[in-house]
Amino acid sequence: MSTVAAARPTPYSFEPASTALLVIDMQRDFLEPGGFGESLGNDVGQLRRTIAPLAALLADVRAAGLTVVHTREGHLPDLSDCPPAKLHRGAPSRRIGDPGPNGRILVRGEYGHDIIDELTPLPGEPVVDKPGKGAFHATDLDALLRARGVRSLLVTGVTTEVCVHTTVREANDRGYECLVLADCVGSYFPEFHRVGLDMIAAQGGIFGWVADSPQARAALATPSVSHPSS
Ligand code: C5J
Repeated sequence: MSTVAAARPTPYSFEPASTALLVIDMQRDFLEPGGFGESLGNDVGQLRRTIAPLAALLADVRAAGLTVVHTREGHLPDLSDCPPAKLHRGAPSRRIGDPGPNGRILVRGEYGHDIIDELTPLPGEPVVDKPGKGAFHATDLDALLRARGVRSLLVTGVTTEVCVHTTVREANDRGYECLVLADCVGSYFPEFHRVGLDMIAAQGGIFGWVADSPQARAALATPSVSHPSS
């Protein structure tokens, strides 16, 4: 058993064998110029501070043998899985499916849709393609996690208040315990990031727990022996 004593609102304990690291949408379309994030008028530089801590966490989690799952938001080339309510919302300078410097915006198979070089998935690590904001919506993520016996999630990625928040809410409703790692999630809006994390940990941890990744890495490095209650 590993325990993150400094987690908010209470210490967070997890069994590494039944825990997965979830890396949400660390795609060029959100983190690099010319993609979907920038087309919506955002400063993509705001998200890049997550890369170094996430790369360090990923290395430790891989070494400890935890399940690692990556997700990518995007759509089929014919956009048949992109509802009009999503396609037409937001008044971006370029819409989903339009050509951009990194290929068609948020379309599967395009250069911009793929995960940034710094966090390339290893062979064998599942990459879940999702059409929505939540990683459980219209994907096999739940089945994939249950098949591996996963009950706890270390949640990272972008953006804090959109795909991370939606996924944590979905996971909580499905019975997973989520620890969101504050320095490994990011938003284009610092205020939304702060409030988004506060919302997760508020009301006694209504959706989950929040901590920084060095605390989770330290917990992984110093597991304690759990004693079954008598
Ligand atoms: C957004 C995401 N923000 N991955 N997607 O549209 O958070």
